[in-house]
Amino acid sequence: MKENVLKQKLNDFMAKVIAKNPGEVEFHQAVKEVVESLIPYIEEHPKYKEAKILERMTEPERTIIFRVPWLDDKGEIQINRGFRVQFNSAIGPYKGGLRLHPTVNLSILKFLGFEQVFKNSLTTLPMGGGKGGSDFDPKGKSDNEVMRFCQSFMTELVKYIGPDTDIPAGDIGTGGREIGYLFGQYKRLKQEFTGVLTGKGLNWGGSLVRPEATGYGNVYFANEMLKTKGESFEGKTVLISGSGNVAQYATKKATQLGGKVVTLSDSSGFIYDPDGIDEEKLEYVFYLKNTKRGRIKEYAEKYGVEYYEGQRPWGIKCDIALPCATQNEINGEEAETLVKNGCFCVGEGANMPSTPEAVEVFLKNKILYSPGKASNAGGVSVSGLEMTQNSMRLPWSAEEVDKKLHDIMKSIHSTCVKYGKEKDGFVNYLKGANIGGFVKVADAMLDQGAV
Ligand code: NDP
Ligand code: 2IT
Repeated sequence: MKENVLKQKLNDFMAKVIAKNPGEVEFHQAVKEVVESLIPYIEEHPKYKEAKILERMTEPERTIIFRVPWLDDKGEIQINRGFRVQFNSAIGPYKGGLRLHPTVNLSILKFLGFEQVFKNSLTTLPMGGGKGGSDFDPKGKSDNEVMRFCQSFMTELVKYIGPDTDIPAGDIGTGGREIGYLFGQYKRLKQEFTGVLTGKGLNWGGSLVRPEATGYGNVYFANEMLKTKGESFEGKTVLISGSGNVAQYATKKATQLGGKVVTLSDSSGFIYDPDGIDEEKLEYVFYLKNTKRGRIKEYAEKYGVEYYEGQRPWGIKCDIALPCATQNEINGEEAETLVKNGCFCVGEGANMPSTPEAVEVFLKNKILYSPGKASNAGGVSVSGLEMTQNSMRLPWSAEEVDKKLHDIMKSIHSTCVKYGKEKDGFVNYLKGANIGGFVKVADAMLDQGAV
């Protein structure tokens, strides 16, 4: 089909999505990025068109929005908004994280839930897609305040989730502490000890390697991309953004594989350590971010390196970039700078960290570029393995889980190559992930009738 006809079809489809979901710009962005790849594929496979699979897949099965009142340490009532978007259950129960961040709204959670459907399909495990969270900001709150918020949040969420229905996990602002409070409240309300959440503590049903999984998986995936060019992490300069869960373990694995990670960031700025963030300095980052809950600026003060207030790291010269903070953190101009400075591999650890303009730059320059739904799928994959261990009531060793994670990342890479390889041999990982993730879910929906 001609290019301009396909473009018209894309525009018509997007016009309907925008009219139905007014103002939800992140959701529009995520849908557009996917249907751009899918419309040509669907034209060649009309069974999906006739069954209106795309129209169905862009409408969540269910969206729950609720009030979350809680008492702060001064005894004052605070009111937040809670969400759970149950997007698609064609291939398994809804699965996806809970984001706690002041910017959370329906658009952000619909974009994340939509992405999760394709990501979970790519993992090879039987998981549908969902996402939830709240505009609650855990930053600056005491442990007790976080606990009271989590208990109130779960008091409502409990009605909609379950180990065979919907299994939430962590995301931005939701780590081991929050999952603990949420699990404790679920257990009180249901009188059940089940695998209803993942990312649990090791001595109460958690899986080894779950904390590491997203960051490690991202580096495993980047390594697979590098191998296609006869390259590796050895001796490469690596930029990482963020300094939370994903960034920390991406730094650890990239360093283990011989890379030199020179940046980390948070929402206030970034640090540049030209000597590299070695194991000892990374231990400090773990302490700074996970125990002290401080700012990345303190790293610069401790090690006497540069700190760039209010800036992002993409202007530093590198070979590999791993964005691990948040959505739309690399714009078109920054992407141009990265490529101009010699960066030839971008592996997304965050969800949708590159703007559409940035993605265009990466694809136009034919560098190795992996979308988050492929390269950050390690986290939800080990969540899936945590569910398996919970069902069996048997824990696996770290080696076993890590090997399974590694195999899953390799399998996702192969799927991307299968569906994304173009005539000239260039692998469009975005297209590969979108089509590869789509086929399994779409076929399941066809099998299950008009649901
Ligand atoms: P954390 O909360 O542990 O860390 C988030 C990091 O990103 C912090 O350094 C934070 O800085 C920074 N950040 C958050 N929001 C912004 C912002 N608006 N601008 C700049 N920096 C920001 O979250 P995770 O590491 O778990 O998540 C990071 C990304 O990875 C997210 O996109 C998430 O969806 C994705 N992801 C996470 C998975 C997981 O298993 N945890 C799995 C797959 C994807 P600050 O402290 O200043 O807020
Ligand atoms: O975006 C993601 O894949 C996650 N935040 C992890 C979800 C999960 O269920 O482990």
